[in-house]
Amino acid sequence: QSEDVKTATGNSMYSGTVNLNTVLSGSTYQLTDSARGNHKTYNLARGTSGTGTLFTDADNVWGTGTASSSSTDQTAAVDAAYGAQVTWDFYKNTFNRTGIENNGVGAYSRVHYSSGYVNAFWDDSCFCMTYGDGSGNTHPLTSLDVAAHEMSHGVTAATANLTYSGESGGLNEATSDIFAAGAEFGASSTADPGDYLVGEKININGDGTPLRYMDKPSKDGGSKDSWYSGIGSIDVHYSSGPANHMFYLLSEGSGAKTINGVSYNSPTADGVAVAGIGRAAALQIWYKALTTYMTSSTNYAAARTASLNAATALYGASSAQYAGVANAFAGIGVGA
Ligand code: ASN
Ligand code: ZN
Repeated sequence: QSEDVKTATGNSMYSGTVNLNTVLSGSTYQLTDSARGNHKTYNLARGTSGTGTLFTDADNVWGTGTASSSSTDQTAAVDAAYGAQVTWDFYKNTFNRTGIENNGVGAYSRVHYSSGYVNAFWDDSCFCMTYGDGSGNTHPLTSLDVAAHEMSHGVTAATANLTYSGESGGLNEATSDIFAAGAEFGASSTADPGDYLVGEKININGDGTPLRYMDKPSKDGGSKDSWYSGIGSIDVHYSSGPANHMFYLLSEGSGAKTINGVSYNSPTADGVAVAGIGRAAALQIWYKALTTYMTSSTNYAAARTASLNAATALYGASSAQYAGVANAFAGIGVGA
């Protein structure tokens, strides 16, 4: 770290009060994280193109903790910068991966995209993340699980490069949900405890329900719990369901369970109970499968083989982890 790196106080919307790295330039603090590949956070101020304006501040206390509808509001920037920080640290600490492309280079984030925009997205061509402000411009899509989901699309593009349609598209989406859950558990806080829900903080449905549920994906009304022939023709955010479900089963096992105050109930496709191997091992297996064994055309059957190969490489073919992978895939209707 150079000597002009400062520790900022961020009043985030979704993660409480957080520390961020900023750079002091003259008498102005810039929202640049020089400890994490110089990740920068920019304001599009309701625009839809270009890089926008780097966020700056006079006193290094950022945001209010409640996003206002102002196009210059810092709170969305605090959450976006914090999400990038948490995601960087998750990949570094969990997989020794330094940045999205494992080359130490940070991406950048753009907030206040358009007006009333209810989405967030990763774009490989700019190597950047973009966040809308949500309906009414008062609940930006900047929760840390959404940030980690989007950045993980960059990791997938840099590794297996799973094609974003058909079964590989569902696996691409699930990979982002899986690592989002990993990042959220890694940074678990009172304000945002780790969970197997996706987007539970951003009130995207208007009734406080999450976007997706990994224990039983069908709870969202569109996702599938298990594989079936033809799943490749539904939306990738729904065909992700079986892989999310497999990851939950592999981590936590089937049946009812409460974690950090959230109740889960994860039935298997065949009714056969599955024992979990723990989230840490499940994350290592999925990451190795993604980065070593999957290709752009990997489908569900091939994801099973890739995960078994990863379990063998990491833990051995007679390990409980290997058996766990076989059982969790059987639990979503994917067998030998
Ligand atoms: N937020 C969405 C996602 O990451 C954007 C998209 O549909 N690609 O999946
Ligand atoms: Zn996605």
